[in-house]
Amino acid sequence: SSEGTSFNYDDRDVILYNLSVGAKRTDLPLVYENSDHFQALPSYGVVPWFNTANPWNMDDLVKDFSPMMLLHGEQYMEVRKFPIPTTANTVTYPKLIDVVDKGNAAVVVAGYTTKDAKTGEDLFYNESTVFIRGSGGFGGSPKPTAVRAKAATAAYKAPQRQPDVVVEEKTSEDQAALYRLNGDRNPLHIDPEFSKVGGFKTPILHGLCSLGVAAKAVFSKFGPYKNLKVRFAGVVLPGQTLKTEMWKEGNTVLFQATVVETGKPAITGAGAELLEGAKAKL
Ligand code: HDC
Repeated sequence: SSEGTSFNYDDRDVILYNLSVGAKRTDLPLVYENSDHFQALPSYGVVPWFNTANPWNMDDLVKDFSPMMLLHGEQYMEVRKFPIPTTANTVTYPKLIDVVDKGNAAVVVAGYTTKDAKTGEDLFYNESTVFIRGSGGFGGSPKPTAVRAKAATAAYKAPQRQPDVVVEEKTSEDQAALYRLNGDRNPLHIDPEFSKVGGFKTPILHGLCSLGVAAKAVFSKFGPYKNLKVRFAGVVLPGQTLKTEMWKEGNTVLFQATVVETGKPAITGAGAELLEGAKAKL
């Protein structure tokens, strides 16, 4: 479909997002609209997309669709305009890219271009993969069939050597309750009855919140990046600590995030291509 969905945001949305991925009151460029360097974290680019509707129905794509069984699998996000506007009227155009039948699970890939509604300029591009447990076996292709952007499917691999930088950040028990207000009101992140049916004892953290925490670590150490790609390899619970390990290789920061309390991976296969000539302003 070529129908886009509108989403308007301003400094309040930007500050909320920055706080919801761990910005502190002392990070003035992230939390104070009158700061000379007031800015959206680059990963804000996932927010306009998330606030727009899909024209397709999951029930029509996969078998026995249940929203309780859906997990965010991977995310690619590209910032197409710098500096990122801190106020904008946007329109996002969705496109279904691929549906893969993994036998026990289904994987659905979709792409979203977000444009400035006034100028028509591209602001962000997102490619999202969702993993739906129990929804496979519908006779679909077991392998991806779509041709996708190279950076969106990059198989980033953490090097063997020690990371160049490590950042640890404890999430708050209330992190998901706050992150929801960016637009992802999925009950999986707040309602214990819902998350129980999904197989979790307590509501889990949004994948995009973990992405935001790890990407903030990349941004604070290396500056703005023009795109990033991650795989959500394991569940994170609000209150757990994320350790983000980073390796700079050429113009790319490879990274991964681990849950400190369990030692289990949260984000793997991740990389961000840095914006040429950019310096962190924080
Ligand atoms: O990796 C497992 C897992 O639990 N990951 C964490 C998921 C998570 O916590 N996500 C974030 C929270 S959910 C969320 O935020 C939802 C949000 O509110 C809504 C987002 C909606 C966006 C809407 C846009 C339309 C799990 C369960 C995903 C997979 O684990 P296993 O079943 O053990 O899989 P495994 O045996 O390792 O591999 C089987 C095949 O699947 C592929 N695969 C594995 N992890 C994947 C993945 N594919 C995509 N994303 C992942 N994260 C493997 O490569 C393997 O494929 P193949 O058989 O071809 O080798």
